[in-house]
Amino acid sequence: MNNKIKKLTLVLALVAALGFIGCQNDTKNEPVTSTTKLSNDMAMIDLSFGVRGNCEMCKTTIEKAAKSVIGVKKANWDVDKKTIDVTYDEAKVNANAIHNAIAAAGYDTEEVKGDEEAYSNLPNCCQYTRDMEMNQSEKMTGHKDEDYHN
Ligand SMILES: [Cu+2]
Repeated sequence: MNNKIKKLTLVLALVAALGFIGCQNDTKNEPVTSTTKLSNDMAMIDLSFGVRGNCEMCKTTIEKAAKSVIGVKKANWDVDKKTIDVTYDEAKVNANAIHNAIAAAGYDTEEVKGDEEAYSNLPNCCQYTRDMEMNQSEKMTGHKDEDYHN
């Protein structure tokens, strides 16, 4: 007796669930939008590379240069590591263009040397040493990233 009721309830619940799902499918045409968003995200590349620089002012200049490139969504230069993290749309731009834009602003990247004239026009405090080590992440992570920041 009890079992029968349980089964009936189960069947009813199943029917209700199916009806609910069917209803959702009818009303929601939105999955199309989220699929598009997903494929947009998939075209996004995260890249890190070394860029020489000294201070917060350098940071502003470097990031501004990187972001001025069409297709670059994010740019974050780490003053301690001498590394920039960029996120860009590979359909619109390649890494070379980002290196070139930063170099044109006077900053050395690990692949393109900074433009001499732009470098000499930088404020004195920003004229970094040209043999400064880049990509200091590996050495610094032990102390800086893990221990200081949470
Ligand atoms: Cu600076």
